[in-house]
Amino acid sequence: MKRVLTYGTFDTLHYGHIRLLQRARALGDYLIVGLSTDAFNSIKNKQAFHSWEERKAHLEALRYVDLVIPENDWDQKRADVTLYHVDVFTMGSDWEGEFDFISDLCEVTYLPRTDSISSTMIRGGLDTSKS
Ligand code: C2G
Repeated sequence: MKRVLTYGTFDTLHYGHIRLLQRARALGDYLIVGLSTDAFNSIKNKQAFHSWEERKAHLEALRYVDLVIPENDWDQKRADVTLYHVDVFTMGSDWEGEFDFISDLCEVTYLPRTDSISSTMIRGGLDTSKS
């Protein structure tokens, strides 16, 4: 069983996220997603539209995601890789190189980011729909 790990906020889940998760899952047999908590999002200066519980439910509805764990801080990745016996760590290419420091523990790979879609774009639509 090849276990894959990735992290993110995954707010207003869209096809960019889904393509990332689909490709991440294809790197192995089991995909774990570290989902940024609302508290960690504030550290990342991100304000998610959906709560952690809602974002978790969206991910759990996807066939590509096998387990969702909380991402509470920047420093948990090495411990998570060990705790969950991770073989492959992956992120979108906007993080290229940022997590190479765990390559002594597992394979680290970056997947091309999907352009032309972002939660910010969607949020823009949601916010105007409120007015
Ligand atoms: N992503 C993508 N294409 C997009 C948008 C996002 O491939 N159009 C990828 C990102 O590269 C990331 C994942 O989807 O790998 C989740 O994106 P975000 O929810 O924006 O996550 P981020 O805020 O980058 O958090 O410790 C790592 C951080 O928690 C990553």
